[in-house]
Amino acid sequence: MSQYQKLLGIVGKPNTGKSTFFSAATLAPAEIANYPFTTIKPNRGIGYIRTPCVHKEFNVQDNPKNSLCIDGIRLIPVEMIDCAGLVPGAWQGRGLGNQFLDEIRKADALIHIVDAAGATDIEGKIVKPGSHDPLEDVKFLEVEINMWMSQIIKRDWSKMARTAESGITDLYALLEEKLSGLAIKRPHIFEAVRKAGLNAEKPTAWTQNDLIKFLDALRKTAKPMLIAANKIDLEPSEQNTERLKNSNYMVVPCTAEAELALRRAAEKGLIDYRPGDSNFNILKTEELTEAQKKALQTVKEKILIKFGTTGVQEAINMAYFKLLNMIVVYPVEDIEKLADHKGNVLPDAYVVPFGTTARQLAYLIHTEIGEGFIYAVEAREKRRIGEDYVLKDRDVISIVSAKKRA
Ligand SMILES: Nc1nc2c(ncn2[C@@H]2O[C@H](COP(=O)(O)OP(=O)(O)O)[C@@H](O)[C@H]2O)c(=O)[nH]1
Ligand SMILES: [Mg+2]
Repeated sequence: MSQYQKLLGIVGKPNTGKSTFFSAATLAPAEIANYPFTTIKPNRGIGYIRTPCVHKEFNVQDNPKNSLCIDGIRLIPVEMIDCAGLVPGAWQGRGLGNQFLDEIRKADALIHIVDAAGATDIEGKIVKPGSHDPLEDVKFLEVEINMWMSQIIKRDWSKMARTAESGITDLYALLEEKLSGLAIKRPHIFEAVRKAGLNAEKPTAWTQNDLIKFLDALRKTAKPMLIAANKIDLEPSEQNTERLKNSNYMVVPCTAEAELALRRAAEKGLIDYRPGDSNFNILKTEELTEAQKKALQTVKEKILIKFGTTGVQEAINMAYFKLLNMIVVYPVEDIEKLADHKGNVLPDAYVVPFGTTARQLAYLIHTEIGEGFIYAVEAREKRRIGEDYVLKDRDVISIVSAKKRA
């Protein structure tokens, strides 16, 4: 199975901290300096989902293969893209508009990095902190994406609507084809039509306003987004973060810069910090300058104690668990040892959409295993489950199949 089923896009106007967020998120934990999952392209890399590993609960020592386990915390690689900075008019190709759209096209969910300190104007130029209203940035990103989608659909909308009503092909199939390059699938389109309260049988009757409603619903469904209210270390961000929470988006207070500093210090073994931790200890006092010690102390007091975490890991987790509704499951072959055929205990953690069944998991492991599915065993209660069993977060599952992996 491809582990990188979903792609997370880091978006926003220039200078909000997108690249800082991306660098922090994709900096491999020290334990895996030679890990095969590193940066793919300059702006494409591997970040991690953080989840409590099941090995403690099952009282076993694990040998993770597709992921990592550090002190009982499972870190599962996921792919991320640092999108080009967005400026007003991008949908018409302004600025790096075309590059931005090409990147966002592939993304399944978006983290909008907003400069909550209001220290950058709408184009991303540096201004006095507190002088720009970040709520405008939220609105503007929505408009850009809507306009872009609208441009794609509007071109042959009347023709599409007539074809749909002629009964040759339905509207869903037509739209799916039209939007296939945007990682937009039929269920997204179904959902958007339903949410907009429209009739897919009668698209010629859709008004201009109906079409806008549909596109707005489609954006929310196909490119779900949360806000990382970045630069919380700067004073004006506090009030703005509260205001951003009225925007109908999930908002995670965040400081990408602090996360990057902590991960770099951890990489060098100076502190014992794991992505998403709410505290750390200094391990090598003698290797730190007074200034570095002071900086770390400030992060501890002003960020970790005050906000709980830097928010970077939390934003990634929320994107997967809340926006995309994913869960983590651990497939194993040997239900007694919770191991694969080589004896590796709890080798893999799969990130799958909520609703995935035991049979679908079998197919994800290998087509043959899916085809030969007989039954599965859920390890916690050691009970037999059928093909329609809907997997739960942190399930450990063994599939019994008539066929073996080739
Ligand atoms: N104060 C503060 N500055 C930050 C933070 N994150 C990023 N920055 C700064 O914001 C500027 C732009 O960051 P960058 O990541 O290049 O932004 P991008 O254009 O959105 O990719 C840089 O000077 C960063 O150091 C943060 O959490 N707090
Ligand atoms: Mg950048």
